Amino acid sequence: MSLVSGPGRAGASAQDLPTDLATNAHVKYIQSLNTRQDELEYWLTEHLRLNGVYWGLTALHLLGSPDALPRDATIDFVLSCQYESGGFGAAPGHDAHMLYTVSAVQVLATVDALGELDKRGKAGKEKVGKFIATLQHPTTGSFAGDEWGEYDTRFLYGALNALSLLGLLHFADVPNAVAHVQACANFDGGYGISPGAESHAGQIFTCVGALAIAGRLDLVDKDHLGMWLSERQLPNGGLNGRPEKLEDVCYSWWVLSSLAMIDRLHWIDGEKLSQFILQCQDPQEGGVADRPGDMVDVFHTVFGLSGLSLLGFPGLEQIDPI
Ligand code: 3PZ
Ligand code: ZN
Repeated sequence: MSLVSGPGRAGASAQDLPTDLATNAHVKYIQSLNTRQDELEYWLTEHLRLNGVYWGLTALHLLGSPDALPRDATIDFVLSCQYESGGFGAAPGHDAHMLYTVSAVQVLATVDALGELDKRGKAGKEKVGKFIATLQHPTTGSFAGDEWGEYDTRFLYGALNALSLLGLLHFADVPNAVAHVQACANFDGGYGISPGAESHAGQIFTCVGALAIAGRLDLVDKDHLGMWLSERQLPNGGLNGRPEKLEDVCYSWWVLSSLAMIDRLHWIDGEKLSQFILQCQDPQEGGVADRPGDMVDVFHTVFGLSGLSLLGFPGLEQIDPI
């Protein structure tokens, strides 16, 4: 493996791009995100902190280093973001919202610490479940992010995911949520963010994931959707999120996990996609970028590794596409 790394790694030529997985560099990169608290970038991303902890922690688990972040400090931080309402904010002092509440539940589940909610949370499991379930619209079945917010399928998927991890799926009106997902289905086989909205791979993940959790994948036209998803692969191996758009590593996750859930993973060229993701690594400083030569971030790092994991790349733990 030979490489050039500089600011933004602009000008890296094809033969300099990495072709091996830089496992150790990725572990160090994620650890460094936690310790660089004296840098401006750390504070600029405070509104994403709890999501960032989930992305970083998941990446470490995939890399086989689940203990590379201190477990006790992780649990303490998650609990410090909670409110008496049961909801969580992005960081202490930030408003409670569905997106951070889902991340909180996912982080606690990942370190097998959901029991801590009842032991020393500001609200126990049932109240967390109630915070989420209350955001469901009584007639449309969709979910909002907070009491003032818009309704969309991202929140519906997050709600079912978190409630299912909490063992409280029955708090939601699941049949009504399923009916809402079906209302978001399009004639091209895909799904949009709300009824009538154009198909997009991110929304397809949320809709198919929600149907998977609800046990209703029988409602999906798998061949039609699988065709639309497999058309996302571009000549360089990367995947885009909808027609005419650029490839981006994060779609390796949204597209691939959807294909895996409908048993059509082999409908794209996994070898070419693996090579594309590997080329997006910064092999020296660690981390994965949206495309080759760009700046890395924790979001594209976790979704790049998740894509490689679904493709069965050697040396990575297996991820659940749902
Ligand atoms: C990124 N968010 O709105 S964001 C996100 N995007 O909070 C996190 N691929 O400017 C990071 N694009 C980087 N670290 C990007 C999360 C977005 C997705 C933007 C992006 C990714 C291409 C343009 C929305 C789950 C959760 C959130 C999203 C999608 C899926 C940004 C821009 C937006 C955001 C954060 C930073 C760097 C990281
Ligand atoms: Zn992206």
